[in-house]
Amino acid sequence: MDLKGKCVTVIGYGKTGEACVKTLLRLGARVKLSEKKEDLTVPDGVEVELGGHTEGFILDSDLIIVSPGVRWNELFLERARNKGIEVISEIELAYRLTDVPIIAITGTNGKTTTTSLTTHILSTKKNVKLVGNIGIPFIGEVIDSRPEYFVLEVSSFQLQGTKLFRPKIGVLLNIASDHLNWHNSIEEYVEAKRRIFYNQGNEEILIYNRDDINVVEAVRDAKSRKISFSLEDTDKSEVYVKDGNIKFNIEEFSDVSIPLDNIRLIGKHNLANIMCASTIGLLCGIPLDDLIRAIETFSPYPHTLEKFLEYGGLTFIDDSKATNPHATISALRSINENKVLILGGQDKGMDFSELIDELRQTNVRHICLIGETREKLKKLLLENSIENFSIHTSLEEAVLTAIDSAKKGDCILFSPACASFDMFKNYAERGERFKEIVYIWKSSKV
Ligand code: UMA
Repeated sequence: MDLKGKCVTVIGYGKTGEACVKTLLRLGARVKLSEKKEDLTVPDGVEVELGGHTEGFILDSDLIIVSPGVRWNELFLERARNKGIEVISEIELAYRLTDVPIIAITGTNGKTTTTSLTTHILSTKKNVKLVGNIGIPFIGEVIDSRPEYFVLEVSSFQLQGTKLFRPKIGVLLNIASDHLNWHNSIEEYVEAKRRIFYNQGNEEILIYNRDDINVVEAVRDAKSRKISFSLEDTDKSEVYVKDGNIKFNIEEFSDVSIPLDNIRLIGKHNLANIMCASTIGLLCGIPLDDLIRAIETFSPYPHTLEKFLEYGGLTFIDDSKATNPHATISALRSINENKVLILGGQDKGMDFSELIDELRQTNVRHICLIGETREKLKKLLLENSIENFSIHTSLEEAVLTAIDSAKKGDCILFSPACASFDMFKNYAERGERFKEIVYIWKSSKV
């Protein structure tokens, strides 16, 4: 793709926008930037519009690159499309600028763990580069890196702006309600996720979750070589678990058995993530011994079901990365002990009904509600006759109440099911604050 002399406008100047601008300048494009913030420092030679996006500024562009956090259907973008200007996401641009095979992983939950584990497995024998939603803009790596594979964590926001994007291996882990404050509807969200395989043919592979009805529906018309994984259906699935081992109904791997005795990841959903990453490892030619060792040495990603302390008969788990109800349901199902749950955060317009059903059935001793959603959650709990909860105005108050409500052998689970932006910069800061409060409490006991 030759961008020399072309007028390319970047919308949004976060991590993605910054990496786009740098790359485009190196490729000799005439770069423009439109950003809603009022104040910014940008490299010399970039024409800038601050304080919002206007049609007038973008209409002379040959190409528009949209950051993931900018809504795809904004009017100014619609107008540009109507004028025949191509509008794409940063992922699409990066795809067009590299011929390195891409392994792209998406899903509502588990994509960071699966992407990291896949990278960990492949790195035992291959030169791979981890990029994408995990925090490393793909576009920033395409000029200088020549790995054997890019392992790309890709979000629905990033997929929505793709056109030709065609990963060598695509993975669709699960589809549940999320980001409905950003996408217009669940249909639009599913459609974005489907873009992982839109352009695949039978030379490319699609790995998908047979246990998730939304996924099964979504991939029905995929033209890719399909490989399904399942924890429930051993007969119909190409990848399944039997007698504590991952097994394969795939001719070239029919005698492969991957033992699960020594893995550090906890929970059923993580088993699904391991099945995916192992399948990718085998498909990319990683020897079985290396693959097994990599799975056994992989530690959970921070803030994802991270068991960080056992003290005073209690276990403390930081699952701050659970920013939607589905992730919290997975966490609740992964822990056998009685739980005290800290729940709530920013409202993303999500449907909490499945989570409330789960709370009715599972062994939760007490629920501490925090954040913007606390009143909404309180109402839903009361409507469902769940009364073992308390409401808090700070995370500190919630954690101390959680500890007071717990009994020996219980697990204190911080799995908010909501975004963090109402009280924190991001989920990582929220998780760190949770741990800090717990450690301060612990030091007061010693
Ligand atoms: N902005 C505008 N106009 C708008 C909206 C935003 O100008 O209408 C500006 C903001 O003022 C800000 C910039 O755009 O200056 C922010 O851009 P961005 O929101 O696209 O964020 P980036 O910093 O580029 O980070 C993005 C991803 N963020 C989102 O999808 C919201 C990061 O995922 C990702 O790590 C990074 O690209 C690299 O690929 C974060 C995320 O929360 C971790 N992802 C969601 C998730 O995982 O659930 C999808």
